[in-house]
Amino acid sequence: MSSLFDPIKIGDIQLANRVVMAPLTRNRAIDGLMPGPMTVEYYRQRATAGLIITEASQIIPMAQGYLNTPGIHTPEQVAAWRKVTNAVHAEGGRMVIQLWHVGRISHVSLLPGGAAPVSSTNRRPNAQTYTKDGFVDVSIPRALRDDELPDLIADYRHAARCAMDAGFDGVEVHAANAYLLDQFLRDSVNDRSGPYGGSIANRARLLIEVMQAVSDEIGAGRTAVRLSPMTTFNDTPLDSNPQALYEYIVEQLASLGLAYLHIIEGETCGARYPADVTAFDYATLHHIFPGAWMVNNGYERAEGMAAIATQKADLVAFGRAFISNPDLVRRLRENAPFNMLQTDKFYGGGAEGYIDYAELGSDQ
Ligand code: 8OZ
Repeated sequence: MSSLFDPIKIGDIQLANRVVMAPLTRNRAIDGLMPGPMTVEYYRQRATAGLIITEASQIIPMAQGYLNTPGIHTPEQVAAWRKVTNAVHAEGGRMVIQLWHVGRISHVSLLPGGAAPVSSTNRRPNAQTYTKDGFVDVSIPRALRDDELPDLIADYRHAARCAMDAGFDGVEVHAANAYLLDQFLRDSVNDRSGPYGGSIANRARLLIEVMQAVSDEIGAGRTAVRLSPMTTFNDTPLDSNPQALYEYIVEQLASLGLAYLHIIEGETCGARYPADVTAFDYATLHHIFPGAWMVNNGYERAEGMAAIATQKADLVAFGRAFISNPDLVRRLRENAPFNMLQTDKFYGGGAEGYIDYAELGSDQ
């Protein structure tokens, strides 16, 4: 029987344990939208995770949707991330970067030349984002033309190449939480006609083409994906048939040979099994997918241990617990108490609530 603390090989990446640091937006990128010295220290402190997934990082300037999130597309950003991966590797850790395009969850003030956000649709959600002026309503998006999509796919490919140049062990494509790729997947958002709208196969096409391109560029064994079939995050209703949509997607992804699939169960930042919505059968997706299966959403120690022991999952991603406990793996192993989480320090700010959480046995 496997445990959270047993090693595992996922695709081409060998991990020391199955405790994963989930991607966490912290809005502390320095000028040039790249990780600074504090961010190097933040990830170094958490390197005993079996795998670190970075905070979501934009693949191009148009992919940004919040203030001070990092990118992975310029030589300066690659050099800055290189310092992070060197620090994590020196501690024996493994690390992938999450490739992000926010689509319509953005604001003109964050985009080059004040451009409108781009999406599968011209319709604006009733969502907000964080800019230099605080929380604001997201701007009205412009629907991408089909003839713009090859360049978009090339942008994912380029960012994946940058990630390899920066020393990452792989990439996780962010196709969850109602950002751009999810905006193509769901019929509650995607109102297109043509090859990227309408049927499930058409709505899934962009994601599948992105996954194929990234896999071709860096190897499928270093490529992964994050999905969230049942979240209404960012004011985005569920698809009319999430079970059929996501089964189709996972069937298509199954043949690529990806390192892992990361699934957010239930409502992002909310209930894992909400009582008021029809149950979703995650187990069927898991059975279809041949790579490692990573679960996420508020797992506590006992649940995480049980998920591995019962083979419900191969990996468990912890978010908030990793913010306040850099030595989370040790605390889980020893069943030690967690530090108090400073929720007001999640987004933006300095060292406080970022790199000053104590390790077990230190006198901070
Ligand atoms: C919280 C705040 C800003 C961004 C996601 C990247 O939901 C995010 C995110 C979460 O995936």
